[in-house]
Amino acid sequence: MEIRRRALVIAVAVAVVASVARVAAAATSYTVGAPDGLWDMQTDYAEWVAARTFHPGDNITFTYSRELHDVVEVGKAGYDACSSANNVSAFRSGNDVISLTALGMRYFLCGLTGHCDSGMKIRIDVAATTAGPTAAPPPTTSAAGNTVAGAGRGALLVAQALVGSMAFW
Ligand SMILES: *[C@@H]1O[C@H](CO)[C@@H](O)[C@H](O)[C@H]1NC(C)=O
Ligand SMILES: *[C@@H]1O[C@H](CO)[C@@H](O)[C@H](O)[C@H]1NC(C)=O
Ligand SMILES: [Cu+2]
Repeated sequence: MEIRRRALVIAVAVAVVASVARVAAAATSYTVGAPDGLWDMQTDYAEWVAARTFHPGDNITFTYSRELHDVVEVGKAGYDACSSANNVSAFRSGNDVISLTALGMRYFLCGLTGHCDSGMKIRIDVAATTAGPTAAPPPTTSAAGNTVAGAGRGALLVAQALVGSMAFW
């Protein structure tokens, strides 16, 4: 009886830690402009970006007709001036997947004449998973050996408390 209760508590604690670890590690794939638009002349990209958060490991995909648009990654100056002269890279497959690997700002625009000036430009702020503006928090290692990001620390403490309470039984 006692052993079965302990086993149940351990199972619950492990499940909590595992689900928190999965959430912390999840990467997201975004289709730029979706679901209401794509990479086009109508979408308000400032608004689209404001409704989302981007983290290292996420992907963004530019989907468009290759006859109508392209994708040029530029620096801040190029973004501000709508100039692809000093571009970082250029894409024109119509389905361009960009990996957001590092923290920091990424700038993209459509290089076709007039499109950027009409608003076809997007600025993506790749941010840490938790509120820290520069560095990610140090990982926390649980009793079970799972590494959990700072965001899940509360749930991890609950799980540790559950395991710890067994000492009194
Ligand atoms: C990002 O794109 C790469 C290459 O297409 C793919 O291997 C990876 O699984 C994608 N990541 C996400 C989170 O979709
Ligand atoms: C990107 O920059 C290179 C020079 O570094 C230039 O030759 C190329 O035309 C530019 N691409 C676009 C799409 O403007
Ligand atoms: Cu365009």
